[in-house]
Amino acid sequence: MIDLHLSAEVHAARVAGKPVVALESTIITHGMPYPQNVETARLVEQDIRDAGAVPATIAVMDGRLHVGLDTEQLDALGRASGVAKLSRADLAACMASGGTGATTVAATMIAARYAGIEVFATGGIGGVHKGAETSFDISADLHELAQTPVTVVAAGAKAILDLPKTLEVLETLGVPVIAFGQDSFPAFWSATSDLPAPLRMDDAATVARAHAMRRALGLPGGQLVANPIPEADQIAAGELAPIIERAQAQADARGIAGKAVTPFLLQAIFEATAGRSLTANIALVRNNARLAAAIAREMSALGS
Ligand code: PSU
Ligand code: MN
Repeated sequence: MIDLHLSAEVHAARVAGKPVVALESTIITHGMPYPQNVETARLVEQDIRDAGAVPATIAVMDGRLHVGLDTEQLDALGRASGVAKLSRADLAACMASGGTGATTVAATMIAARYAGIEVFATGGIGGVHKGAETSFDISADLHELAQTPVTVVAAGAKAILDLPKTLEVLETLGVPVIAFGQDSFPAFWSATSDLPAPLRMDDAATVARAHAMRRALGLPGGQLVANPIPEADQIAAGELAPIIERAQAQADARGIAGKAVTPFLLQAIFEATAGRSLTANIALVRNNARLAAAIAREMSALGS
């Protein structure tokens, strides 16, 4: 019933038992402008290959669930405007109606699990938005992490979110939040925040073992590996705070709500930083891809 299509590269990797890393596509359609979105997607895929794993970018095209996109498909997705943003609620509906859409962290986790992929690299996960006490805007990504057994490597959560509330919800949901190589929870464009991360690990092998241990215990859900942006690429939190505040005020004033909030804020911050937010975003996604590949290799070594 499910029209699943693996790219030739992903198919060969599965047959040979090689490590595979899933990648989302909303970051391509809604997270970055063209052509940097496609250029970044290609660089990230190559980073994963260079690190000894195989990339599997996930998207729905004409109702078919693609795990691994070829060059033309990636380019078409990156150029298209008005592509649907598919989260948990939208994925099946889009596939059933023959639609085309880009997958968020939540939907990418669902597709990765279905295809037997256990690790996934992205930029930042969705979380609890500022003002959630009135808007109730909490990303489905958090609930997905609680129920789908995929380890997600992200640079923490975007500083456009309410980070303390995001960590609280993840704790309530029983999601392991693991800072990689440091004690504090990274804040996307900034390597550190004043929030301590609940867990810390310093090598990919331990992350892979913890993933396997959850499965052995029969626990549903995945892990969030919060990998700090390399220091040379970061934008100081103090510099970003007023920019984020202005972007949020603009979003409120224009009545931006629901799925449109994250893309609107990212675009406003991109303009206010003269593109530096995008340069940092590219650097952190590539950094996450390399770590995810290392974790995938360790998972393969464990025989998972
Ligand atoms: N990170 C980015 N750009 C993005 C996103 C993350 O740098 O566009 C996307 C991811 O796909 C994430 C989604 O899953 O935003 C969260 O959206 P929402 O808050 O509507 O659940
Ligand atoms: Mn939302």
